[in-house]
Amino acid sequence: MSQQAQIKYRQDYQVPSYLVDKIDLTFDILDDNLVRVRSRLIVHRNPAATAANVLRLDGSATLLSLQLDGEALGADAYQLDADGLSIGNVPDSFILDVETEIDPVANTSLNGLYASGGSNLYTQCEPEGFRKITFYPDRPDVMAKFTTTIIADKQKYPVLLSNGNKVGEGMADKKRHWVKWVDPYKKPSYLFALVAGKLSALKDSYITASGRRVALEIWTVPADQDKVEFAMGAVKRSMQWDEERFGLEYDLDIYMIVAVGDFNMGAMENKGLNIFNTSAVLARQDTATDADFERVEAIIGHEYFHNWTGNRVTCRDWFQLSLKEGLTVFRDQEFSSDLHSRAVQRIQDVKNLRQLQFPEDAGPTAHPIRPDSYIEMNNFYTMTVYEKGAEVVRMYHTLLGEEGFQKGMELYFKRHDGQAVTCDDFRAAMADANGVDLTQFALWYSQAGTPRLTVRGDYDPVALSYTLHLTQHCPATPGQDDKQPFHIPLALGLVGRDGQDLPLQLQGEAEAGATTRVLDVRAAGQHFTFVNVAQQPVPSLLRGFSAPVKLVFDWRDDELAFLMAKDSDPFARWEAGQAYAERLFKQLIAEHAAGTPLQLAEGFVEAFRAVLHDHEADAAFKALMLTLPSEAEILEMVDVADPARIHAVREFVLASLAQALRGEWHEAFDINQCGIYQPDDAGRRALKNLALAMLTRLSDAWPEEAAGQQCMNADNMTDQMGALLALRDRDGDVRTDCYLAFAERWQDNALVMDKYFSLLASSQLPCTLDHVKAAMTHPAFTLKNPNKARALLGSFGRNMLHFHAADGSGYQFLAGQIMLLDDINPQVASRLVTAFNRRRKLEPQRQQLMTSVLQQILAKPGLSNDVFEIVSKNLTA
Ligand code: B3K
Ligand code: ZN
Repeated sequence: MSQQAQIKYRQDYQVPSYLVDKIDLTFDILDDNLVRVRSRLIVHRNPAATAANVLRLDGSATLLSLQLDGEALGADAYQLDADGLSIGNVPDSFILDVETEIDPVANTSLNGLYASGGSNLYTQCEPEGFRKITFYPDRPDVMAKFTTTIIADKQKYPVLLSNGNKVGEGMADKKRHWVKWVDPYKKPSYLFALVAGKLSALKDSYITASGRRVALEIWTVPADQDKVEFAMGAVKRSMQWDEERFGLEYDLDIYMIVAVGDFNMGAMENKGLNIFNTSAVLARQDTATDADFERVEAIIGHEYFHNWTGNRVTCRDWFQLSLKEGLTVFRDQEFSSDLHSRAVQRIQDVKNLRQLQFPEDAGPTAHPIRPDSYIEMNNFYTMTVYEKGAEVVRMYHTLLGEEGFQKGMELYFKRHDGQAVTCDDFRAAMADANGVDLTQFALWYSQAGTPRLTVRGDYDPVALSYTLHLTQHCPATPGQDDKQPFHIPLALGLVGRDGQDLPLQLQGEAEAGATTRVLDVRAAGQHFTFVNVAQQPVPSLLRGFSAPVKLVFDWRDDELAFLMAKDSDPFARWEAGQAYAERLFKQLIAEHAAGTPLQLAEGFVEAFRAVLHDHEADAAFKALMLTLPSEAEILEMVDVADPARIHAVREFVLASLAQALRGEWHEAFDINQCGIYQPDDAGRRALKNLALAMLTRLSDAWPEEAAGQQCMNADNMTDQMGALLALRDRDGDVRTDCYLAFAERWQDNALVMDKYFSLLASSQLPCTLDHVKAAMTHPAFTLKNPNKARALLGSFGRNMLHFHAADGSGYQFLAGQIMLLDDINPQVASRLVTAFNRRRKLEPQRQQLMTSVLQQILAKPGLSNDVFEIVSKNLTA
């Protein structure tokens, strides 16, 4: 184990010994590489604390001075160590003055205060970045009122921002100016933010439901101001939606967003001053795809919704992260569903979960949505905490209904506004507001792993009854061998021969109720009998994906095709197609391994044909119906994975579908041409570009030419990208010309160049690794920028063919880059190293190759805790 790695346990929680009522911060920006921070804390002893009167402050900045009640503390009055300092024998209440010095330019971790894009300064404090700025009890259950004064050269730093409301500004001397901000709400240090530099803003305002005017500002470097209009609209839509659906209003006079090109994640919900990755704000039709627009709106919503779920009520400790993240993801998913297509949103969310969270839950870093321990908290901003956490919140909603859920939310805010609380507090509010027992439901917070729910159906034609036999089992995960049965809401319907839902009447009930209902599954084995079922039904199970489980039911192929065409629940229609594809993939992979020539089942082709012929269905929905499970999803379907085989089989299925349905694809390509760009045509563009990608799999020359023309002539980025994707794996002049022209045209647009790098790294062409290596020397590439590292290296790590090359070259390459990046930005390095997390799923040779590069990483001198934690878990699982 690396020397400094220390495991923190949820069970060790202790209340803070000292609380901070108020913190006055002064940032004296002397230069981009020299900032002095003075901090004055009003401290009092926590009456609930039992520990000795020692004040512990977290901190790793250079300490210049320390004063207690105006008296300078000599070096013998406190103990300074690598993570902070302790002062013994402090009084019950006192004032502490701390002075530190930091160098934002040297801070390549992008955590704490750092420089980006020249000399502009930005902060990122969640979860533990504030301690890199000053010494402070840097934990979310210490909530204080913050005042921030920033002093800097007026020419170099004309804009000085922090949380709350601006209360004053002026000149400090001839050249330097100052601005003072006051945040009236108590907050933990992780929500602190500061931005200083040459920035411009789009300004607007919003009148809240109660009639207050809120100033809205979106700040960017001046060159990006032409791409923020959409984001401004999204802010207003978010504010209005939260008022209408949750009855929650914004609470400050100003709401600011700042976009920065160097950022470790999507965005950050700092009180009143959200800081965003440029990729999550900037959107204009010629530079952003339809998917980018959706993502920008969703992330703006997400950060805005945090103002209540996260900021007004925050987490007691970081183990409770899903309290704010699961809930806020649920809220942003609902926002997108209410504004756009609920069915499409649900399908995308489930696909995302299955592609990214299911593997995590089955791998070496599997953890419950409320983890029990961590080495580096940054490693726990995971798909599990966020997306599975949102599924858990959705299950409350499914069990309690909208009204019951909102009652729970009201009680939650009534009890806990202004507090730092736990996941149990949230569950208690939901239970108490509705008078229900959610004790068993708590297991969703403590047990990791994706439960399997196996269902068998028995129709009795004499009794006219239909019985569902259910068993649930959750596979072992690291540290958790045996699991208790979960409380699973199972939404279902029974579909009759004509495709209509049959009435549902459970044995013992007087009459039939709704045609979709939610069963409470609680035991390891359980059965439910429906009566008065006039005909043998086809069950439609887990409608709307009512629980994050793997459902197993033995439908016949024709039943799956039937549900694909007829189910009244659009999610279940899509899911039937996925189940059909899963069955097919498992079979074809076995045949491929046995050397049997592959053939695509006629029934599957016909099911696809039926979707293409369905002219009623919405185009976005059709495009999803026609999208096969990804390679990452297929990897989870098999016991021992050979990535090359998975790739070959999926390519075979795609090629067969392209060939068998060429007329249909052609028609879809033609009739979905959209003319001049309209945002609302996104679904049609998706279907058209899918058709184009299928057509370029044929040996015909015309689709390649059509893609070339589309790439050169498109008036929007979705179509440019659609064409480039269609050409990505097809070597030839058209591809070469389009790729060169694209890279040349967009060389100065960082976000578009990310798309370019990501295309290169995900290509199937034989020289892909060489292209990736060459791209690292491209003038637009730098390992220091997280978006660039993710675009090129992250995409390469998902490249089934080349990352998993049988000679280990892909593993070796990525491991080398991760080791370089570990010294620059451990958080980004640690994300990239998760590409190795399915090691144990692979066939033995590749496992061995992965093991050896992981050992190299582990042996790197000075390896960060971030990477150490992931790699060591991988190697010991
Ligand atoms: N709360 C932040 C994430 C912080 C991640 C720190 N590594 C963004 C969000 O979930 O809204
Ligand atoms: Zn969040």
